[in-house]
Amino acid sequence: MNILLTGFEPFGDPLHGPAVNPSWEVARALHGEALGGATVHARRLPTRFAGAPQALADALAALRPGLVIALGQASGRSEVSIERVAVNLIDARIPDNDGVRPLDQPVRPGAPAAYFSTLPVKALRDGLRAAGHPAGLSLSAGAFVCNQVFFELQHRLAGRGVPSGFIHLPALPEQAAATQPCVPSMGLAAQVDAVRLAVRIALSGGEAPAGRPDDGAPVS
Ligand code: PCA
Repeated sequence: MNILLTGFEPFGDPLHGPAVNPSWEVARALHGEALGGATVHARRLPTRFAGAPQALADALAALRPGLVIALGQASGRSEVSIERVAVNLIDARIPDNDGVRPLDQPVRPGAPAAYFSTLPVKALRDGLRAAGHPAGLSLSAGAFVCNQVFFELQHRLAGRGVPSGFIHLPALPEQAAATQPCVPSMGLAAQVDAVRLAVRIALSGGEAPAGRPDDGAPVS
């Protein structure tokens, strides 16, 4: 079985400092690993609204994966952030790598308003925490290219029985050191360990016992 792990190219967030994106660094570090009898395939997606959906579609068509985890960077977040929901909305906070900043547009006209992750999100959170990683659930992947890819992923795989979802990662320490004020960070080795564990948990398919409620920030 193939596992697809996607990461993004660096993009121009003023909170980023050096031009690196931990999501791609993590994905490529795991490329080729055999986990639970399956093989990890890393693919780098462009941080461009016009290019990311096709790159994702090409990877899905070529690999026909049995599990997909898309990764992205969310500077300012202090933990491995397991996204629960993709929304059918593009409302770019900053320009993408084409310099394009679309506002108030659907990802896919006529598609549902939202899709949930089909990863075992609470099992991921609890398993990562049990291993000592900072981890939490998130109710918004934003309205930039990460959410676009998450939405496209869930739309394309809807009803296929292939678990898929999105995880946002904190800044790397070298990025955080270059920001003012300094954003939280997590080292690359720890990020790689956390995502490897997330893949293993997702492969085992388990939901957290009794589905403990989320203890994240309330929605205002
Ligand atoms: N993060 C951006 C897009 C690419 C990335 O790594 C986001 O959160 O939308």
